[in-house]
Amino acid sequence: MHRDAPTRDIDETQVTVTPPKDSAAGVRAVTVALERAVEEMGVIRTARTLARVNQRHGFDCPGCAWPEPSGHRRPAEFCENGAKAVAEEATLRTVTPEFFAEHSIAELSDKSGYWLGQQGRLTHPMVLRPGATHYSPIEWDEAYRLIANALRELDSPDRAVFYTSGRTANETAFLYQLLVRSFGTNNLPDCSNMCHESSGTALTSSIGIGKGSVSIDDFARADLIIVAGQNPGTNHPRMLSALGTAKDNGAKVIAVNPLPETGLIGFRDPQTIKGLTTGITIADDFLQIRLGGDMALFQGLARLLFEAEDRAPGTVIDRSFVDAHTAGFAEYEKHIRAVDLDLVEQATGLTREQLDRTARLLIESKATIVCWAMGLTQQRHGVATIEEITNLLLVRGMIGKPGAGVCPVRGHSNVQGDRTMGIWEKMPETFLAALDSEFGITSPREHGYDTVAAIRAMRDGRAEVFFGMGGNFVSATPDTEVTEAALRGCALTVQVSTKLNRSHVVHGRTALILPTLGRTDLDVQNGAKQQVSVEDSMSMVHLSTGRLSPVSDALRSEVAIVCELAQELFGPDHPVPWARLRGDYDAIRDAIGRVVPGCADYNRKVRERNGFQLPHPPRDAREFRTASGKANFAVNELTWLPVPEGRLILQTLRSHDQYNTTIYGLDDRYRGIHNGRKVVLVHPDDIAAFGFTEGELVDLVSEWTDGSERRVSGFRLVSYSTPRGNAAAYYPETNPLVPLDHVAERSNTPVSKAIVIRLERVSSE
Ligand SMILES: Nc1nc2c(c(=O)[nH]1)N[C@H]1C(S)=C(S)[C@@H](COP(=O)(O)OP(=O)(O)OC[C@H]3O[C@@H](n4cnc5c(=O)[nH]c(N)nc54)[C@H](O)[C@@H]3O)O[C@H]1N2
Ligand SMILES: Nc1nc2c(c(=O)[nH]1)N[C@H]1C(S)=C(S)[C@@H](COP(=O)(O)OP(=O)(O)OC[C@H]3O[C@@H](n4cnc5c(=O)[nH]c(N)nc54)[C@H](O)[C@@H]3O)O[C@H]1N2
Ligand SMILES: [Mo]
Repeated sequence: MHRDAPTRDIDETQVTVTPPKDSAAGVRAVTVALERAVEEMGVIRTARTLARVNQRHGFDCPGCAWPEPSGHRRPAEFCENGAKAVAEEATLRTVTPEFFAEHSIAELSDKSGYWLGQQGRLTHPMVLRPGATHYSPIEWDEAYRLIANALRELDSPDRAVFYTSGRTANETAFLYQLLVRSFGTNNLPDCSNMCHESSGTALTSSIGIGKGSVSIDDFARADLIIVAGQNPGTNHPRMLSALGTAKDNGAKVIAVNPLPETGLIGFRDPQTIKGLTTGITIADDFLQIRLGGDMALFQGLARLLFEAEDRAPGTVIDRSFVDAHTAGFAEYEKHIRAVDLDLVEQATGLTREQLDRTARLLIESKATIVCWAMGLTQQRHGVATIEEITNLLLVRGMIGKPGAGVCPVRGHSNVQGDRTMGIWEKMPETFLAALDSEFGITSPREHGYDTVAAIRAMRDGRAEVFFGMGGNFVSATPDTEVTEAALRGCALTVQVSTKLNRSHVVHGRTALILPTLGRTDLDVQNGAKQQVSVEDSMSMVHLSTGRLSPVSDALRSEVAIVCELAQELFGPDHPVPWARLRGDYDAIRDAIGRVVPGCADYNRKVRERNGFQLPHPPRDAREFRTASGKANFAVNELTWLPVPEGRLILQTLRSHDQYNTTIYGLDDRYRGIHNGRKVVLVHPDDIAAFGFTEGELVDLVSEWTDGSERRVSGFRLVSYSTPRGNAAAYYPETNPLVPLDHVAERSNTPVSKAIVIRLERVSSE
């Protein structure tokens, strides 16, 4: 057992590279998961904890938002990376006031995010006073007074920003947005702005609701599943089990990705004995697409469908669906028929044969699901690309029928729930009106800042208080230098956190760390055990119950922190009964039931065996609540990413050993990268063409349209299977390269998957 935190930081000279793995999970995944868990929390706590992940009376895995199976749950309903996420939170290592007395801010800001996170759970509220070199302890009441005073001193509530990360449970999210709106602003940026905002924007405009239309059981009924821009082997490992079941039932799976991601190509299901010993190949076909080529792919496929319809009229297009339920078909057909297939080949890097083969599968399939994640959303034309997916499914009548539909696969375990509960800078009038009438407040109506707008506002001095409900704003956001300067310009930064991260050491003139309970921790208020609720990627809402004794008595629940701050800020005469809500989460759920659409009778429904599924009109009844009252075909000019001469297009992605900015370890096992993270994956012919050799250290220099450049230094060149002209490196080390203004059209999501860079030999070498 090694419960002491590592004292040594990453040594990037130790990186080693081995061939990528040909199958994911299997026995190795189980042993890695257990080793990591025992190291962090010991044998007994490990056994007690992992047995309760995703069980009916247990807690929701803080890993990803993939749903639990609706029927039988296996004893181990978690995966290697879920176990790592749990171990990271349930660790017995602690970061105490003594730790902060020992380490100055200057010293901590030289450490990597990995080192900071590995030190353990935060145990005590801490303050950094103006000019101080170290954080020192502060009592909770004084911390609340400090925040309330800073907020009251602002000229306008809009000079404060309230960020949320997607771990936050529904009860906290609901109260937090209530506090923020009672205070008088809609400045509620969240991690979703950087994540699936493009999906929400596209789906709302196409089908009238920004959420996916499939349920977990649809996977067992599908004929064809396309997985585009997603690496489930690492980021949603339990999805591989669902894909495995689909294949057992005869489904075909197509992977669309610039990289041959391990789980998609080979998979050994660690939850079945058979799976452990005999792996299967998930993807029947692998389309190794160029970065940003997906819009061309889906338009090209649509054109092939129209051509097939011409050859055999009445067999490809679902006329009755199109006529009854959609608008804009004629314009769409006209546009698609003119799509140039040569251009599609160029944009995607795929052959005509591959396109024809895929189109044939689409035509043969009676039930098609398309899944996607960050590879599609974090593109400049991400919204349009997702509209093209919807178009293609609408042509075939594949929405609102068993085994078919759109499936954006969410990231953070409750990111979808937070939105449902009102964490959004532009909640609709119906929600705000219901909130106002429930509580007797007047919510502001003017839209607030999203993540990128919030950074601009802090940069330009238009916002000066930053409050983070979880997450790691400084490391997760683009343009690190600009963002860090923006945060440093604030009068006050507050982080409600479980673990130490860079957002604690890049701070405003005054800074607070408020340590909170995590998903696995026992939460007792007024002598009674409390539960929280969460929503998964497929709109299932259920309870989550933590049971571990917290590592420190000084921790408070997120709900308590919000309510206590609100009491301090608004005083005793505020119309919201903060004290009552804090003491009884059922009372919060009663209010949710009256305010949030689809949540009537919430307290009873979340207690049902599998929880309940929120309504989704297209899924449930082929009802489309758009302005036209129909599902809208969208017409988009074909956009793709030609690679400028002498340049590469870089995507920033996750290794197998991280959770966003939380770095668990230094082993991207499936891709064969070990002991370090500063690598850049490039096609061998590009390495040679630029006159480099594999293993050499290079600087990555990003070039932006205004002529400005951004640089990160000392990345090792790794030759890897990716299309020519494309490259890949890990997030968040490469976030300094993403210009703040490089955002997706219509969703304002940072374009983290397409950054024009050049390679330069490291000057010091
Ligand atoms: N263990 C673990 N689990 C996680 C997370 C984690 O960090 N660790 N993060 C969580 C969160 S918040 C999220 S949002 C999800 C993220 O889940 P993913 O979206 O799977 O995460 P990324 O690592 O960003 O991987 C993007 C994938 O898209 C591919 N891609 C990149 N650009 C393109 C493109 O232009 N076209 C196509 N077709 N493919 C492309 C990349 O090669 C890669 O396979 O995972 C969640 N789950
Ligand atoms: N370049 C690039 N940038 C990206 C991305 C990318 O692919 N490339 N992906 C984007 C995406 S998809 C996302 S979702 C964002 C993620 O952005 P965030 O959600 O802001 O980042 P995380 O790394 O998930 O946050 C980790 C921190 O959350 C805190 N935490 C963990 N659990 C809890 C809890 O239960 N309560 C509280 N209060 N705090 C907790 C811990 O202190 C931990 O350090 O990053 C985005 N940034
Ligand atoms: Mo995400």
